[in-house]
Amino acid sequence: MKTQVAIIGAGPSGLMLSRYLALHGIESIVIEDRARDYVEARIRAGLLETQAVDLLDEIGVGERLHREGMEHNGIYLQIPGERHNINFKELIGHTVWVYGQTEIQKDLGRACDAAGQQIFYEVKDVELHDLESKQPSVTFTDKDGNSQRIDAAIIAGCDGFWGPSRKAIPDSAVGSFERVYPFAWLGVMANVAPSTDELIYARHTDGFAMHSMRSDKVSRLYLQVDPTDDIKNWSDDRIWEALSKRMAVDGWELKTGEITEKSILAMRSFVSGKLQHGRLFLVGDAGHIVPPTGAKGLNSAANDVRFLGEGIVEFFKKNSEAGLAVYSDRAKETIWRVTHFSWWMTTMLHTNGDEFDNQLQLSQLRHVFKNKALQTNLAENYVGIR
Ligand code: RFL
Ligand code: PHB
Repeated sequence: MKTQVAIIGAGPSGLMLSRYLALHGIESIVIEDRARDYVEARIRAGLLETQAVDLLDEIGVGERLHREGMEHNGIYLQIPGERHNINFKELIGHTVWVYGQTEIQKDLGRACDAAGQQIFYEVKDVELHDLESKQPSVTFTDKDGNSQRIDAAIIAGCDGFWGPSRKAIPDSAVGSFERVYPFAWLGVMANVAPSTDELIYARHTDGFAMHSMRSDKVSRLYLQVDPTDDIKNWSDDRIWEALSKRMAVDGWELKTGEITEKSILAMRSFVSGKLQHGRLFLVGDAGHIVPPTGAKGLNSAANDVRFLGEGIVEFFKKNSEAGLAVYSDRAKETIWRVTHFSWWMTTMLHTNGDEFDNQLQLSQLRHVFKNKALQTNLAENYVGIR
């Protein structure tokens, strides 16, 4: 097969990029190692910043988001007994949207179907070749066991943190940065109406807790747990008790309901030394990841898609490599801002048992509650205006 851009991975990065390119008349083929149902049911992000919403609108998949998603003016930050609203709309005139990644994935999938986008699901043995030449290629085995090969001018590595693209870069670890945090999140999906109108980020001596949502009937909740903890140690009752205790404030009650999914997720920050090698470009989690406390992973993937998309359009339409040449530096500027913000939110809100750190966190949070400049800083980073 021959195409203009070969895209590895049909997660949000891969499908957003394929739609962005199609909008500009550029052809791509997507390959994905999982089944479509699995990709569309994978529970992950829920919070979209302004620029991600703008991109989804631009590529024609924003309609259901605006109809079924929830626009929030801000978030709540809390320490025991005190809950404070940080109103982004008032502070900086921007809002965020709550809309599940599962739904974005379905909307993108439908848009790809409508456009006749070629996507191979359930592929195996993906290998990247001749990345330093002008005619790189990708080989794989399709789901019927046939060997396949795609020749393309550009390869977009949209295959997440564990995919083969980053590993195909020689010395990919050189210049890379990584921080593994001594915390994990126990994430819960529950059939219960949210007990809050906006997301709650709560710091408690027992650990962080968070209340998000997916609809007026479904809540998404998180608890800080030890990374070595086992989900089997967490009965539904224990989860609800811990959430209620960590998020308690006078006059407020956490509604409980049927838990439909629960799992423990490790937390790390990672920035790849290289986002480009010859004609291969890394996009989204393939090139960088953050802990979810700042709600940034999917949003910075959207940012990469725009930057790389612009570079690819310039390459094919104007025969210029200028946009591609600056992709890595342009994307990294945002990636490091996002990395810092996610690290800041994570270290401010998660407890590590150290009394000195506890006092610093409380002082920092109390400062945010009182200080408009700090609130504005948080708001600008959270909504992602740059
Ligand atoms: P993905 O979603 O990992 O997709 C990569 C795709 O590549 C496929 N793949 C391969 N395909 C072909 N061949 C191979 N050999 C392959 N190996 C892998 C995979 O199957 C997959 O389909 O990366 P992408 O597209 O860059 O998207 C990134 C986002 O998924 C991620 O950053 C966010 O989910 C992070 N995140 C959040 N981000 C936000 O912006 N806001 C949030 O509120 C938010 N909450 C979260 C999150 C991530 C979480 N978890 C589970 C890590 C909450 C959680 C709990
Ligand atoms: C979510 O809804 O899953 C979510 C929202 C905000 C975060 C992390 C996760 O910071």
